[in-house]
Amino acid sequence: MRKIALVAASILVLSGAVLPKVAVARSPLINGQVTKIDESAGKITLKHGPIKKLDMNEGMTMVFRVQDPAMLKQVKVGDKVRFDADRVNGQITVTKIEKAR
Ligand SMILES: [Cu+2]
Repeated sequence: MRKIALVAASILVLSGAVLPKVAVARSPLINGQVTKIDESAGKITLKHGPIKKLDMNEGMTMVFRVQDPAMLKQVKVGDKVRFDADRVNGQITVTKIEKAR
């Protein structure tokens, strides 16, 4: 019994120490700023820096689809944000967005 508790405790400690670093390394967020929100179309316009994985080698302002319409309620025009984007069904889509701290 004591051994099991010890193993459980070590797993908790290890996951706490290791997982956050893994999460950060896996999805480096892109810095951007909201310039327009179109809730009815489920789209957001973001001014953003380079996104190498999407072959955008320099910053630009462009329209993105959002994966979840609720994302458009989390931010407003003028907000500085950090976000992630990917090609989803051929459309460049914001998969994650948060206000920059
Ligand atoms: Cu772009």
